This record gives sequence, structure tokens and C-alpha cells, in this order.
Amino acid sequence: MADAEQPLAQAPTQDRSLDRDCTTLSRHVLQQLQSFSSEAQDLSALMTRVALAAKLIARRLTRAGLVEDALGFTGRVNVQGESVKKMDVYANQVFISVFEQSGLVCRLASEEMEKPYYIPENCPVGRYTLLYDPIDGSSNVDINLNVGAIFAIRRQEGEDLDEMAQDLLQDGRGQIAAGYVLFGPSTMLVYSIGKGVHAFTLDPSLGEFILSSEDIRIPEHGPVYSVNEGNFWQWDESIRDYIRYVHRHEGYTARYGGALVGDFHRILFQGGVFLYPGTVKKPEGKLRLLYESAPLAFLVEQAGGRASTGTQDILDVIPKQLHDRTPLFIGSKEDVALVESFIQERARDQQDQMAAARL
Ligand code: AHM
Ligand code: MG
Repeated sequence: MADAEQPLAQAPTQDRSLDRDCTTLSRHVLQQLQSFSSEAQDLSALMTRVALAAKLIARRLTRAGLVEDALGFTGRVNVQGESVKKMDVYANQVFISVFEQSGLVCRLASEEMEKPYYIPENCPVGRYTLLYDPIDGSSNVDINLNVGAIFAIRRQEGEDLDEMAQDLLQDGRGQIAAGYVLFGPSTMLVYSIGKGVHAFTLDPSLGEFILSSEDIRIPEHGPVYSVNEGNFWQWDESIRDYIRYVHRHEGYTARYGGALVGDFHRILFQGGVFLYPGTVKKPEGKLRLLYESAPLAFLVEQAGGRASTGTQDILDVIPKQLHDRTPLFIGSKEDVALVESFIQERARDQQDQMAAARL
């Protein structure tokens, strides 16, 4: 047969799994921004650094039971008054080391450090601050259950080396990226740069985070309520009313793992609400605004859900101090609204009672 009559060589069949394997985190960030501007390059580099920190922490956690000095307490108490675990210290240091080399981050602030940590040599060019909780849910570490890390990136606006970090005392709408790492059966990194929420799974054979779920949308309503019911008698009556409501209605199920990232992850994918209300002893609750509640609020809003203190959107809260806490109700729109309705109803009743008492 003459050459001209030969059938065209068939294009190799497209291998979808190969395509997927090539969607790494840094490529995804650049695709999202559709630009090679310096800000896009910065964000891509920052996310790659967060991914490196995640891999280092995951490696330590995977072998924690076999390594000297990986588990247990240090004997110290942090600025929050909580006992510090060895893994908290390690993970905190991992983020510092990783970002010291990045050139991009001038300042880090974390749950484990009373004051922000400056990297002076980065400050002339490093235009960003990283806020993070290096090990969230650290009570799970010693028993090999899931833990997480939470992060947010903000533009650095303050004076270089300002220990008070006044410019960080702003609402959460100025976050330019936020996310978390879930150290579970697989290690997952979920992030948003304000263009939807995307999940990546660490493929240990490649050492890369590969896109596993794009544009995650949280259901409008879900069956799960996630709360530490051991605090029942410490809560305001409105929260007790809400819990009594879910006990009395079909279609609800309780799930609580003691690590916010894991509990939030379930709700992000399956719907429902996570609650950490104020208690008698701690009216502001336990969770910290800048590096726990606000980053997750940024994510949940990007996924179509809500995060509230009960009376205000979390992203509108302006902290007075670096380590401020807030009550947190986060998850599906309808479920957060239902919790808020109990809080509002109780507030109205109290106002009516006070008005009646004045008569
Ligand atoms: P941590 O960051 O010091 O570990 O504390 C935060 C954790 C959250 O992950 C979790 O939702 C909560 O504390 C659990 O608290 P409790 O044991 O009071 O239910
Ligand atoms: Mg935490």
C-alpha cells in the first residue's frame, strides 16, 4: 500500500489517571489565577511551602510510635495555658524552618508562640504573614488518631518587626489564602485562594499532593452535628435547646473526633454543623479566631456554607488580640442558621423578661 493510503497513526489514548497525577498543587494555584504575575507566582510558592511543611509533619506522625521523643508532653505550658506536646513543638518549628527559606514570609504567628516570629532577612521582600495552628487536635496525637494543621496567609501591612502586630487585628475577609492539612489515613491538603475550595491527597509514591476533589460544595443541610456534649451543662440554655431539638428529631447523627480539622472535613464533604460554643468558664469558647476559626470560615464560605459566632459572621469579627477566641458554629447554611435561631430566640426571651421586670 502506498504511504498516502495508510491510515493515520492513532493518537495515543488519553490516560486520564496520568492527567490527574499531573495536577499538582503548585500547577493548580497557577491555573486558578490564570496568570504568571508576581502575586500568582508568590501564592504558588507559598502553597508549595505549606505542602512541604505538611509532608514533613506527616512523615514524623507516620513513624511517631517508633521514634524517640516524638510523643508525649514537653512539660511546658503555652500562652493559651495548655500543656505543650512534643509534636506541637516539632510542627511549629517545621513551619518556621520551611518559611525561613522561602524569602516570601516576613512574619509567622501561631498557637504555640506568644508573639509573632519575624524573619528579618525576608522582610524587605517578604510581603506575607503566615498564621497557623501547627497541630490541631493534639490530644489525638499520642493515640494515633487524626490531627490537622490550619493555616491562613495575609498580606503584611504593619511595620517590620512590630511585636504587637496591630495590622493582624483585622477581620477575616482580608485573608488571601487559607486551608488545612488533615493527617488521617491519607494526608490531605484542602485550600482556597478565594476561587473555590479544592482538596489534594498526598501520593506517597510521588511525594506530591495531587488534586482529588475540585470545587467542593458543602450541602445546604446535613445530618451531622459535631460537638463535645460533655460540656452540656457548661453551655448557655440556647445551645442546650438546640441539642435537645436534634435529639428529638429524626435525621441527625452525632460525630465528634476531638480534632477540629477532622470534624470540619467530614462536614465540608457531607454537610451538617460543628459547634464549639462558649462555656461558663470560657465564654468565648476554646477555638482561636486568627488561626483556627477564620481560616475555616474562609473555606466554608467559599464552599457555599457559613461560619458564625452565633450572632455574627466569623469573617466579620475583629480580634482585639492575637490569640483571641470565639465561639464557633460552622457548616451547612441551613444548619448554622438553625443554631443561630435558637440563640436569637433565647436573646429575645431574655429581653422580654428584662422589659417585663422594669414594668
Ligand atoms: P488544640 O489546637 O490545642 O489541639 O485545640 C483545639 C482542639 C480542636 O481541634 C478540637 O475541636 C477541640 O480542641 C476539642 O476540644 P475539647 O477536648 O474541649 O472537645
Ligand atoms: Mg487547634
